Amino acid sequence: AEPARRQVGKTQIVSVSTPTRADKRRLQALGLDLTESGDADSIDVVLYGQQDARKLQAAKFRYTVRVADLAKRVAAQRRADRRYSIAQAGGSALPSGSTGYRHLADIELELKLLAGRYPNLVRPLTLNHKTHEGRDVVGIEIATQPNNLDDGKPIFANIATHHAREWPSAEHALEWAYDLLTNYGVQARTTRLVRATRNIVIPVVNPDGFNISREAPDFPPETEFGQFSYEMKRKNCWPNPEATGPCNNSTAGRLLGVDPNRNYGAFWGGSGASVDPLDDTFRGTGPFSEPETQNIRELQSTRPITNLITNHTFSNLILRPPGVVDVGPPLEEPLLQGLGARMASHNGYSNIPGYGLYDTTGSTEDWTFWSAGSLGYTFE
Ligand code: 0X9
Ligand code: ZN
Repeated sequence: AEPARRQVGKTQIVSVSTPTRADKRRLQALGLDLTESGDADSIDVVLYGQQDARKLQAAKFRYTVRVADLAKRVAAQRRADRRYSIAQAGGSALPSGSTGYRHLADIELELKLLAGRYPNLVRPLTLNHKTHEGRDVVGIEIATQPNNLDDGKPIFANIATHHAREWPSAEHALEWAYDLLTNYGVQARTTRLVRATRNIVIPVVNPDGFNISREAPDFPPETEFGQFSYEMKRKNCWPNPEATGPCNNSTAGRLLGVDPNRNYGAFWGGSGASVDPLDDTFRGTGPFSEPETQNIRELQSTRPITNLITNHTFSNLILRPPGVVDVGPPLEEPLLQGLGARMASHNGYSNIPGYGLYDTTGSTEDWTFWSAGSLGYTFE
Protein backbone atom coordinates (compact mmCIF):
# COMPACT_ATOMS: atom_id res chain seq x y z
CA ALA A 1 0.00 0.00 0.00
CA GLU A 2 1.19 3.51 -0.72
CA PRO A 3 1.23 6.11 2.04
CA ALA A 4 -1.37 8.83 2.31
CA ARG A 5 0.27 11.64 0.42
CA ARG A 6 -1.21 14.66 2.09
CA GLN A 7 0.45 15.24 5.41
CA VAL A 8 -1.65 16.74 8.18
CA GLY A 9 0.31 18.67 10.79
CA LYS A 10 3.92 19.74 11.00
CA THR A 11 7.03 17.63 10.63
CA GLN A 12 8.64 17.34 14.06
CA ILE A 13 11.59 15.71 15.75
CA VAL A 14 10.66 14.06 19.03
CA SER A 15 12.68 12.22 21.64
CA VAL A 16 10.98 8.92 22.41
CA SER A 17 11.58 7.28 25.76
CA THR A 18 12.98 3.75 25.23
CA PRO A 19 14.50 2.63 28.55
CA THR A 20 14.78 -1.04 27.56
CA ARG A 21 15.93 -2.89 24.43
CA ALA A 22 12.41 -4.29 24.19
CA ASP A 23 11.15 -0.69 23.94
CA LYS A 24 13.67 0.04 21.20
CA ARG A 25 12.57 -3.04 19.26
CA ARG A 26 8.89 -2.16 19.69
CA LEU A 27 9.62 1.38 18.46
CA GLN A 28 11.49 0.07 15.41
CA ALA A 29 8.51 -2.10 14.52
CA LEU A 30 6.25 0.97 14.09
CA GLY A 31 7.91 1.84 10.78
CA LEU A 32 8.64 5.45 11.78
CA ASP A 33 11.69 7.42 10.68
CA LEU A 34 14.23 6.72 13.43
CA THR A 35 17.44 8.72 13.63
CA GLU A 36 20.65 7.47 15.22
CA SER A 37 20.47 10.42 17.56
CA GLY A 38 19.52 9.80 21.17
CA ASP A 39 21.03 8.15 24.22
CA ALA A 40 20.77 4.93 26.20
CA ASP A 41 17.18 5.74 27.22
CA SER A 42 15.79 7.47 24.14
CA ILE A 43 15.78 7.66 20.37
CA ASP A 44 15.01 10.73 18.28
CA VAL A 45 12.31 10.14 15.70
CA VAL A 46 11.07 12.27 12.80
CA LEU A 47 7.28 12.53 12.78
CA TYR A 48 5.75 13.46 9.44
CA GLY A 49 2.53 14.95 10.75
CA GLN A 50 -0.31 13.70 12.91
CA GLN A 51 -0.48 10.20 11.42
CA ASP A 52 2.99 9.42 12.76
CA ALA A 53 2.28 11.04 16.13
CA ARG A 54 -0.83 8.88 16.49
CA LYS A 55 1.21 5.73 15.87
CA LEU A 56 3.45 6.64 18.80
CA GLN A 57 0.51 7.48 21.02
CA ALA A 58 -1.40 4.32 20.10
CA ALA A 59 1.67 2.27 21.06
CA LYS A 60 1.75 4.14 24.39
CA PHE A 61 5.21 5.63 23.95
CA ARG A 62 6.19 8.66 26.01
CA TYR A 63 7.97 11.40 24.07
CA THR A 64 9.05 15.00 24.26
CA VAL A 65 9.20 17.38 21.32
CA ARG A 66 12.70 18.48 20.38
CA VAL A 67 11.92 20.36 17.17
CA ALA A 68 8.29 21.45 16.93
CA ASP A 69 8.50 22.65 13.34
CA LEU A 70 11.28 21.09 11.29
CA ALA A 71 10.41 23.16 8.20
CA LYS A 72 10.97 26.36 10.17
CA ARG A 73 14.19 25.00 11.65
CA VAL A 74 15.50 24.04 8.20
CA ALA A 75 14.65 27.47 6.80
CA ALA A 76 16.61 29.08 9.66
CA GLN A 77 19.53 26.74 9.05
CA ARG A 78 19.56 27.59 5.38
CA ARG A 79 19.74 31.28 6.23
CA ALA A 80 22.60 30.52 8.63
CA ASP A 81 24.37 28.50 5.90
CA ARG A 82 24.09 31.46 3.52
CA ARG A 83 25.40 33.89 6.13
CA TYR A 84 28.32 31.56 6.83
CA SER A 85 29.09 31.23 3.16
CA ILE A 86 29.16 35.01 2.72
CA ALA A 87 31.22 35.56 5.87
CA GLN A 88 33.78 32.99 4.70
CA ALA A 89 34.00 34.39 1.19
CA GLY A 90 37.79 34.16 1.26
CA GLY A 91 37.62 30.44 2.03
CA SER A 92 36.81 28.40 5.10
CA ALA A 93 39.18 26.56 7.42
CA LEU A 94 38.36 23.28 5.68
CA PRO A 95 41.18 21.69 3.65
CA SER A 96 39.38 22.66 0.41
CA GLY A 97 38.26 26.08 1.65
CA SER A 98 34.68 25.12 0.79
CA THR A 99 31.95 27.27 2.32
CA GLY A 100 28.77 25.26 1.72
CA TYR A 101 27.25 21.85 1.08
CA ARG A 102 28.19 20.55 -2.32
CA HIS A 103 25.87 19.23 -4.98
CA LEU A 104 26.51 15.88 -6.68
CA ALA A 105 27.95 17.61 -9.75
CA ASP A 106 30.35 19.63 -7.54
CA ILE A 107 31.65 16.46 -5.92
CA GLU A 108 32.13 14.63 -9.19
CA LEU A 109 33.86 17.63 -10.75
CA GLU A 110 36.16 18.15 -7.79
CA LEU A 111 37.22 14.50 -7.83
CA LYS A 112 38.22 14.97 -11.47
CA LEU A 113 40.01 18.21 -10.70
CA LEU A 114 41.97 16.54 -7.90
CA ALA A 115 43.00 13.76 -10.27
CA GLY A 116 44.15 16.38 -12.75
CA ARG A 117 45.95 18.51 -10.19
CA TYR A 118 47.73 15.63 -8.44
CA PRO A 119 48.38 13.05 -11.18
CA ASN A 120 51.27 11.55 -9.22
CA LEU A 121 49.10 10.88 -6.19
CA VAL A 122 45.60 10.21 -7.50
CA ARG A 123 43.95 7.44 -9.47
CA PRO A 124 40.30 7.93 -10.45
CA LEU A 125 38.00 5.09 -9.53
CA THR A 126 34.65 4.03 -11.00
CA LEU A 127 32.91 1.21 -9.19
CA ASN A 128 31.55 -1.81 -11.05
CA HIS A 129 27.82 -1.17 -11.05
CA LYS A 130 25.79 1.78 -12.24
CA THR A 131 22.92 2.82 -9.99
CA HIS A 132 19.25 2.23 -10.81
CA GLU A 133 19.12 5.67 -12.42
CA GLY A 134 22.23 4.89 -14.46
CA ARG A 135 24.79 6.90 -12.53
CA ASP A 136 28.39 5.89 -12.03
CA VAL A 137 29.58 5.65 -8.45
CA VAL A 138 32.95 7.34 -8.39
CA GLY A 139 35.86 8.05 -6.13
CA ILE A 140 39.61 8.42 -6.09
CA GLU A 141 42.47 6.52 -4.60
CA ILE A 142 45.48 8.27 -3.18
CA ALA A 143 48.95 6.71 -3.02
CA THR A 144 52.50 7.63 -3.91
CA GLN A 145 52.32 5.34 -6.94
CA PRO A 146 48.59 5.52 -7.51
CA ASN A 147 48.51 3.24 -10.54
CA ASN A 148 50.66 0.52 -9.01
CA LEU A 149 47.85 -1.56 -7.59
CA ASP A 150 50.37 -4.24 -6.58
CA ASP A 151 52.14 -1.99 -4.09
CA GLY A 152 50.94 -4.23 -1.26
CA LYS A 153 50.02 -1.31 0.94
CA PRO A 154 47.14 -1.55 3.38
CA ILE A 155 44.14 0.39 2.18
CA PHE A 156 41.91 2.66 4.21
CA ALA A 157 38.52 3.18 2.56
CA ASN A 158 36.71 6.35 3.58
CA ILE A 159 33.22 6.07 2.13
CA ALA A 160 30.08 8.11 2.63
CA THR A 161 26.48 8.91 1.83
CA HIS A 162 24.76 5.57 1.90
CA HIS A 163 21.87 7.68 3.19
CA ALA A 164 20.69 10.34 0.79
CA ARG A 165 19.92 13.10 3.28
CA GLU A 166 23.18 12.83 5.21
CA TRP A 167 24.92 15.54 3.20
CA PRO A 168 27.75 16.30 5.65
CA SER A 169 29.01 12.74 5.33
CA ALA A 170 30.02 13.40 1.72
CA GLU A 171 31.84 16.52 2.85
CA HIS A 172 33.80 14.51 5.43
CA ALA A 173 35.07 12.02 2.88
CA LEU A 174 35.94 14.61 0.23
CA GLU A 175 37.66 16.93 2.70
CA TRP A 176 39.74 13.94 3.85
CA ALA A 177 40.99 13.61 0.28
CA TYR A 178 41.84 17.33 0.17
CA ASP A 179 43.56 17.04 3.53
CA LEU A 180 45.83 14.23 2.33
CA LEU A 181 46.61 15.86 -1.00
CA THR A 182 47.15 19.44 0.08
CA ASN A 183 49.23 18.48 3.13
CA TYR A 184 51.35 15.82 1.48
CA GLY A 185 54.90 17.13 1.47
CA VAL A 186 53.80 19.93 3.81
CA GLN A 187 52.96 18.21 7.08
CA ALA A 188 55.23 15.37 8.21
CA ARG A 189 52.38 13.29 9.60
CA THR A 190 50.30 13.45 6.43
CA THR A 191 53.35 12.77 4.28
CA ARG A 192 54.14 9.64 6.30
CA LEU A 193 50.54 8.49 6.05
CA VAL A 194 50.30 8.93 2.30
CA ARG A 195 53.61 7.11 1.81
CA ALA A 196 52.69 4.16 4.03
CA THR A 197 49.11 3.54 2.91
CA ARG A 198 46.66 3.75 0.07
CA ASN A 199 43.47 5.73 0.65
CA ILE A 200 40.25 5.14 -1.23
CA VAL A 201 37.67 7.91 -1.01
CA ILE A 202 34.09 7.47 -2.18
CA PRO A 203 32.08 10.49 -1.07
CA VAL A 204 28.70 9.34 -2.41
CA VAL A 205 27.84 5.64 -2.39
CA ASN A 206 24.18 6.43 -3.16
CA PRO A 207 24.27 9.21 -5.78
CA ASP A 208 20.67 8.71 -6.94
CA GLY A 209 19.32 9.28 -3.45
CA PHE A 210 21.75 12.06 -2.60
CA ASN A 211 20.92 13.95 -5.76
CA ILE A 212 17.20 13.78 -5.03
CA SER A 213 17.66 14.99 -1.47
CA ARG A 214 20.14 17.70 -2.42
CA GLU A 215 18.03 19.04 -5.30
CA ALA A 216 14.64 18.64 -3.62
CA PRO A 217 12.27 21.46 -4.52
CA ASP A 218 10.93 23.65 -1.75
CA PHE A 219 7.33 22.41 -1.83
CA PRO A 220 5.17 24.40 0.57
CA PRO A 221 4.39 22.05 3.48
CA GLU A 222 0.65 22.15 2.80
CA THR A 223 0.87 20.91 -0.79
CA GLU A 224 0.30 17.32 -1.81
CA PHE A 225 4.01 16.66 -1.64
CA GLY A 226 5.30 18.34 1.50
CA GLN A 227 8.68 19.97 1.85
CA PHE A 228 10.38 16.81 3.05
CA SER A 229 8.93 14.39 0.50
CA TYR A 230 12.33 14.30 -1.15
CA GLU A 231 14.76 16.31 0.95
CA MET A 232 14.44 13.79 3.78
CA LYS A 233 14.99 10.84 1.45
CA ARG A 234 17.20 8.15 3.00
CA LYS A 235 17.16 5.26 0.56
CA ASN A 236 18.28 4.54 -3.01
CA CYS A 237 16.11 4.46 -6.15
CA TRP A 238 15.15 0.78 -6.33
CA PRO A 239 12.06 0.84 -8.54
CA ASN A 240 9.43 -0.60 -6.21
CA PRO A 241 7.06 -2.36 -8.65
CA GLU A 242 4.09 -1.27 -6.51
CA ALA A 243 4.89 2.43 -6.76
CA THR A 244 4.26 4.70 -9.69
CA GLY A 245 6.55 7.35 -11.15
CA PRO A 246 10.28 7.90 -11.16
CA CYS A 247 12.33 8.25 -8.01
CA ASN A 248 12.10 12.04 -7.89
CA ASN A 249 8.40 12.22 -8.71
CA SER A 250 6.52 9.28 -7.34
CA THR A 251 3.38 8.90 -5.32
CA ALA A 252 5.58 7.11 -2.80
CA GLY A 253 7.75 10.24 -2.46
CA ARG A 254 10.86 9.75 -0.38
CA LEU A 255 9.73 6.25 0.62
CA LEU A 256 10.73 4.65 -2.67
CA GLY A 257 13.88 2.53 -2.60
CA VAL A 258 16.00 0.21 -0.49
CA ASP A 259 18.03 1.26 2.55
CA PRO A 260 21.57 0.52 1.34
CA ASN A 261 22.68 0.20 4.95
CA ARG A 262 20.33 -2.75 5.47
CA ASN A 263 21.20 -4.51 2.21
CA TYR A 264 24.65 -5.96 2.96
CA GLY A 265 24.96 -9.70 3.50
CA ALA A 266 25.93 -9.50 7.16
CA PHE A 267 23.10 -10.96 9.25
CA TRP A 268 20.71 -9.96 6.44
CA GLY A 269 17.28 -11.25 7.36
CA GLY A 270 17.70 -10.46 11.05
CA SER A 271 16.18 -7.83 13.26
CA GLY A 272 16.60 -4.08 12.86
CA ALA A 273 15.64 -3.96 9.19
CA SER A 274 12.24 -3.80 7.55
CA VAL A 275 10.54 -6.15 5.08
CA ASP A 276 8.11 -3.38 4.07
CA PRO A 277 9.31 -1.69 0.86
CA LEU A 278 7.87 1.64 2.01
CA ASP A 279 9.73 1.69 5.30
CA ASP A 280 12.84 3.81 5.62
CA THR A 281 14.87 0.74 6.62
CA PHE A 282 13.64 -1.61 3.88
CA ARG A 283 16.31 -4.28 3.52
CA GLY A 284 15.73 -5.05 -0.17
CA THR A 285 14.67 -8.25 -1.90
CA GLY A 286 17.82 -10.17 -0.93
CA PRO A 287 21.30 -9.60 0.45
CA PHE A 288 23.28 -7.44 -1.98
CA SER A 289 20.25 -6.98 -4.25
CA GLU A 290 21.32 -3.35 -4.86
CA PRO A 291 24.05 -1.93 -7.10
CA GLU A 292 25.26 0.35 -4.30
CA THR A 293 26.06 -2.55 -1.98
CA GLN A 294 27.37 -4.73 -4.79
CA ASN A 295 29.85 -1.94 -5.52
CA ILE A 296 31.24 -1.86 -2.00
CA ARG A 297 31.23 -5.66 -1.71
CA GLU A 298 33.30 -6.02 -4.86
CA LEU A 299 35.66 -3.23 -3.89
CA GLN A 300 36.25 -4.73 -0.43
CA SER A 301 36.60 -8.22 -1.91
CA THR A 302 39.17 -7.41 -4.55
CA ARG A 303 41.46 -4.97 -2.77
CA PRO A 304 43.45 -5.17 0.48
CA ILE A 305 41.18 -2.84 2.42
CA THR A 306 42.21 -3.31 6.02
CA ASN A 307 40.32 -0.35 7.50
CA LEU A 308 37.06 1.27 6.59
CA ILE A 309 35.01 4.19 7.81
CA THR A 310 31.49 4.56 6.51
CA ASN A 311 30.30 8.09 7.26
CA HIS A 312 26.76 8.87 8.36
CA THR A 313 25.16 11.72 10.29
CA PHE A 314 24.73 12.60 13.08
CA SER A 315 25.33 11.80 16.74
CA ASN A 316 29.09 12.04 17.25
CA LEU A 317 29.48 8.27 17.52
CA ILE A 318 32.16 5.82 16.46
CA LEU A 319 30.22 2.58 15.96
CA ARG A 320 31.96 -0.78 15.65
CA PRO A 321 30.65 -4.28 14.89
CA PRO A 322 28.37 -5.88 15.73
CA GLY A 323 25.27 -3.87 14.83
CA VAL A 324 22.99 -6.37 16.47
CA VAL A 325 23.26 -7.21 20.16
CA ASP A 326 22.51 -10.94 19.96
CA VAL A 327 25.61 -11.59 17.85
CA GLY A 328 27.80 -10.86 20.87
CA PRO A 329 31.28 -9.33 20.79
CA PRO A 330 33.80 -10.78 18.30
CA LEU A 331 37.17 -12.16 19.42
CA GLU A 332 38.65 -8.94 18.04
CA GLU A 333 36.55 -6.78 20.37
CA PRO A 334 39.63 -5.45 22.22
CA LEU A 335 41.23 -4.50 18.91
CA LEU A 336 38.08 -2.84 17.57
CA GLN A 337 37.42 -1.12 20.86
CA GLY A 338 41.00 0.08 21.14
CA LEU A 339 41.24 1.50 17.64
CA GLY A 340 37.86 3.17 18.15
CA ALA A 341 39.16 4.72 21.37
CA ARG A 342 42.22 6.09 19.60
CA MET A 343 40.06 7.67 16.95
CA ALA A 344 37.66 9.03 19.56
CA SER A 345 40.57 10.62 21.40
CA HIS A 346 41.02 12.88 18.36
CA ASN A 347 37.43 13.93 17.76
CA GLY A 348 35.66 13.43 21.08
CA TYR A 349 33.03 11.06 19.69
CA SER A 350 31.59 8.26 21.85
CA ASN A 351 33.19 4.91 21.07
CA ILE A 352 30.45 2.26 21.28
CA PRO A 353 29.27 -0.94 19.54
CA GLY A 354 26.86 -0.46 16.63
CA TYR A 355 23.90 -1.87 18.52
CA GLY A 356 24.33 0.91 21.12
CA LEU A 357 21.19 2.79 20.14
CA TYR A 358 19.30 0.10 18.23
CA ASP A 359 19.85 -3.13 16.34
CA THR A 360 20.62 -3.13 12.64
CA THR A 361 21.31 -6.00 10.27
CA GLY A 362 22.66 -5.81 6.73
CA SER A 363 24.85 -2.82 7.56
CA THR A 364 28.18 -1.95 6.00
CA GLU A 365 30.84 -2.49 8.65
CA ASP A 366 29.28 -5.71 9.84
CA TRP A 367 29.88 -7.15 6.39
CA THR A 368 33.36 -5.72 5.87
CA PHE A 369 34.39 -6.96 9.30
CA TRP A 370 32.67 -10.33 9.65
CA SER A 371 33.16 -11.39 6.03
CA ALA A 372 36.30 -9.66 4.86
CA GLY A 373 38.11 -9.01 8.14
CA SER A 374 38.39 -5.30 7.50
CA LEU A 375 38.19 -3.15 10.63
CA GLY A 376 35.06 -1.21 9.77
CA TYR A 377 33.41 1.62 11.67
CA THR A 378 30.39 3.81 11.19
CA PHE A 379 31.15 7.44 12.01
CA GLU A 380 27.82 8.95 12.86
O1 0X9 B 1 20.75 3.13 11.02
C1 0X9 B 1 21.76 3.29 10.33
O2 0X9 B 1 21.91 2.78 9.22
C2 0X9 B 1 22.88 4.17 10.86
N1 0X9 B 1 22.32 5.32 11.47
S1 0X9 B 1 21.57 6.47 10.55
O3 0X9 B 1 20.94 7.41 11.46
N2 0X9 B 1 22.68 7.26 9.75
O4 0X9 B 1 20.68 5.84 9.67
C3 0X9 B 1 23.69 3.43 11.87
C4 0X9 B 1 24.35 2.20 11.34
C5 0X9 B 1 25.25 1.54 12.29
N3 0X9 B 1 24.60 1.46 13.56
C6 0X9 B 1 24.18 0.29 14.03
N4 0X9 B 1 24.67 -0.83 13.56
N5 0X9 B 1 23.25 0.37 14.97
ZN1 ZN C 1 22.91 7.09 7.83
